[in-house]
Amino acid sequence: MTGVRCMLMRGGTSKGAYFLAADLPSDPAERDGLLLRAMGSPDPRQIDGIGGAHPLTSKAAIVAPSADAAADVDYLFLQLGVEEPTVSDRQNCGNLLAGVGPFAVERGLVPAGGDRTVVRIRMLNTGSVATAAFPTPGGAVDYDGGTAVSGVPGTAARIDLDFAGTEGSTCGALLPTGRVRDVIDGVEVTCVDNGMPVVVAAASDLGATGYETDLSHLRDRVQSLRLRAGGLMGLGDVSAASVPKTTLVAPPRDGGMICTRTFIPLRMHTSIGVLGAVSVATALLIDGAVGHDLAEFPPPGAPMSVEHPTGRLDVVVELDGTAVRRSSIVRTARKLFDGTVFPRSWP
Ligand code: NQM
Repeated sequence: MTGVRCMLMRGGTSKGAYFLAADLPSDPAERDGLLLRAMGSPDPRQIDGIGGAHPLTSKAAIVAPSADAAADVDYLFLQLGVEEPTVSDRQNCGNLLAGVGPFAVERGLVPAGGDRTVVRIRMLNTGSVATAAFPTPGGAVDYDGGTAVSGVPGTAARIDLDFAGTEGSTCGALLPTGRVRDVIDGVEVTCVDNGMPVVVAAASDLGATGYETDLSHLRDRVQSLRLRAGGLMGLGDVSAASVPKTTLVAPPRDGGMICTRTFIPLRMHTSIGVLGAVSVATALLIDGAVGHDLAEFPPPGAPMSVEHPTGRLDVVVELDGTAVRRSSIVRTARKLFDGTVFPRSWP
């Protein structure tokens, strides 16, 4: 039985297996097969692998030194199906991104840079660059700290993530349909991509309050919306893709800017993705976008707090008209296990 070096990390509100690209087969089909066997997919319980039986815990990050002068490391995100033997690189993950800088230091790809280390990460899924800054006192990553992330028990060290070039990074434009609003299946939507393709709709337009904890009855309507939106957004047939996501918005009720329920793409997210939240917040800032009139905006410069089923996620987005000046977010991550994973031997 051949094992592969692997580190398990929590990144934000997700959990995944982190690998050095050099430790995996270079052939993508061979690599994907190995990852599915390591995760235990396809199986709803992923009982024969290290996956956590949920899309948020069935993820892989593949990290390598970057050949790009604008970055220190390259990060490829792969979403592994739980019940299906699928591996998709069609979306990015801002949660696993939080662990990439620490992982790069742990594996010696980037030297620790004093009390805090800054790592520039080229996100291969979308071609954009993120900068991660995190504590490395005494030359080692310090995961402990006082920063809380909704959806994660306890506190951990703060990781600052700044994004550049995320606008339209999957679809080619911030408003991929060329319009602020579209009508799909009789529902007004705003399609947006500031790092994650998302279809934003008012919960009330789908007969929901937007505060529910179970919206599984909307599955078919969400699927129809996103299939049509995928075409309009230039993504083609998205029936087997995890993008676009769909976010239902409602007025905030917990002191935030907006309340959200997000489908990834059909199961409801227990919170909301990082770039998903950045994209939704960006849409809300645009005059005429769905949700703009439901939002209660904070004073300029203050973070925008996106309410979700398990708390709130604060994002900073600065727009110049419809051009993005800046997007950033605070996350935490933690090394959970470092060792060797043994993928099952049968396909
Ligand atoms: O939007 C889940 C997550 C994500 C993706 C998803 C993410 C992001 O919560 O950047 O982090 O949308 O499938 O990890």
